[in-house]
Amino acid sequence: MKIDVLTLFPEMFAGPLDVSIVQRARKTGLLNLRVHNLRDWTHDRHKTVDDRPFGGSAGMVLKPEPLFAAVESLGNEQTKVILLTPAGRTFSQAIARELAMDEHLLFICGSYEGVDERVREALVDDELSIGDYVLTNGGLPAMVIIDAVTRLLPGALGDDESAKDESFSHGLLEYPHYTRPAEFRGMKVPDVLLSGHHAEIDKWRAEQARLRTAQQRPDLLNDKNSGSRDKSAPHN
Ligand code: 4GY
Repeated sequence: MKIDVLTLFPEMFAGPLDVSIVQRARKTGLLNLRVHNLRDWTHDRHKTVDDRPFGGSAGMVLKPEPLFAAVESLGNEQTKVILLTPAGRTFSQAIARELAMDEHLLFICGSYEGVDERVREALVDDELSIGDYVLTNGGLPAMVIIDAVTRLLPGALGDDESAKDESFSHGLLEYPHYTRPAEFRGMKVPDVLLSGHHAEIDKWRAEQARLRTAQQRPDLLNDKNSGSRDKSAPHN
C-alpha cells in the first residue's frame, strides 16, 4: 500500500511511524509512506499556504491552490483522498479494514480553521475524525489511522501478533490475559487457565469477554459498526 500525507508539520511524523510494526512494514515494502510539506506546492517567496476567510472571522483558512497542485501531482484516479477533520465520520476498526483494501491513500491534514470548501467538494473522497475533540492539526489523526491500517496489511503482523482474535474483531472487548508468575503479591491467576482444559479455557474466555464488554462498554453490544461480527444474523 502507498500512503502520502500532506501536512504543514512533517517533523511531527518522525517517531511514531519509525518504530515497531509500522517501521517493519515500511522496511519490507508492505507500506510505502511519504510525508510531504504542503509548502512545497507554493510559488511565492513566503510559501503562503493560508489566507483570511472571506466574510471575516478569526483564524486562517488553507488556500486551495497548493492543495489542488499537491493532490494532482501525488494522486490519480485510484487514489482515495482523505481529509482529517472533527466533522468527518468517526474512525473505527471497521473503517480501518476498509482502508486496508485500498492501493493508495492520500491524507490531507487540516490546520488553522480548516481548508477552503472547494478542496472538500472537488478533491476529497472521505472525511474522517478520530473523535469528538479539537486538535491543533490533522497530523496526529493521520498517524493514528496509518498505524491502525498498517497492522491490518497482510503480512504486517508476525505469528505472535495475530490480528484475528483481538478486541473489536469480534465486536467484544478482549478477555483478561495473564502470564507468569501464577501468583503475584497474593493475586492468583484463575485456576482454569492453569488447568490445561482447552475447551474450558475457551468457554471461560468467551464468558469474560461478554462480562467485560457489558460492564465497561455496553454500547458495543448494540454497535453494528465497530466489529466484523454480523449482529443481525442469528447466532445458533
Ligand atoms: N478530532 N479528528 C481532528 C482534529 C484538527 C482545525 C481542522 C479530529 O480528525 N481531525 O481535531 N483536527 C482541526 C484543527 C482545522 C482540523
